[in-house]
Amino acid sequence: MAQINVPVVRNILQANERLAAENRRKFDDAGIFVINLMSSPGAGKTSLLEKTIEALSGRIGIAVIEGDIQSSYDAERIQKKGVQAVQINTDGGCHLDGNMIQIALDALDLANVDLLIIENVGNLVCPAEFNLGEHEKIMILSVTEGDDKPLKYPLMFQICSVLLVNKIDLLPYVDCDMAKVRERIGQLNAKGRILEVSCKTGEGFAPWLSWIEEKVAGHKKLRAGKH
Ligand SMILES: Nc1nc2c(ncn2[C@@H]2O[C@H](COP(=O)(O)OP(=O)(O)O)[C@@H](O)[C@H]2O)c(=O)[nH]1
Ligand SMILES: [Mg+2]
Repeated sequence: MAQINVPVVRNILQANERLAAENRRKFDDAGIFVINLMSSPGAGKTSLLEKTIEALSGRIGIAVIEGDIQSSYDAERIQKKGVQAVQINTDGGCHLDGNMIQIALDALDLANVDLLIIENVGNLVCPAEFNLGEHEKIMILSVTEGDDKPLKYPLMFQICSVLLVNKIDLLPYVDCDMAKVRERIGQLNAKGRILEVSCKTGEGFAPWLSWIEEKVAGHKKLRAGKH
């Protein structure tokens, strides 16, 4: 039976922490608010980005880093909304890491960027373990995935500050009990904010947009204080 070499795993995570800290310094120096957006495949990450960009891009400078195993399909979807987007292909890798973000940053012009959103690879497990230097981790659970996911993938639900429950327009058609979703997330993460949204209809977007605008304004103030 293959043995797992624990020190090697620890070293990989420690090396990643160093790179993530470098990224964070870069973001803080530039006064950019950075989100690491995670979910399982298809929960609605790119749809959330599209709707968020439509609502905010007139007022806030936005850039996106897209992470996928293959293709530049999502980066193209974002570019169509008129903002900078860089695609990372992990070539089979199930998560983004600090080094990939450093490389992607070289391809972005951060001069007028206030908000950088990193769409992680669709996966509820590995992205939770790798910091990228972001300020906030956000996750999306879609109602089509069912109300049991907090029981099965607890770490992802524990580490996120905002948990968006998406596709609420489909609630009448699927067996997802929102009371159970809220209770199970609450047991794992008492501080996490749960927001119910539909990227299709735009329902529930107002609190999400206000949260982003407040965070961006806070980071801009920090930048103004430094320069
Ligand atoms: N009905 C419904 N469909 C949605 C919603 N959000 C996303 N979708 C659809 O779900 C699919 C996956 O969305 P996408 O944003 O690509 O997910 P990602 O893989 O997490 O980036 C697409 O067909 C979207 O149109 C929603 O709120 N309601
Ligand atoms: Mg996507």
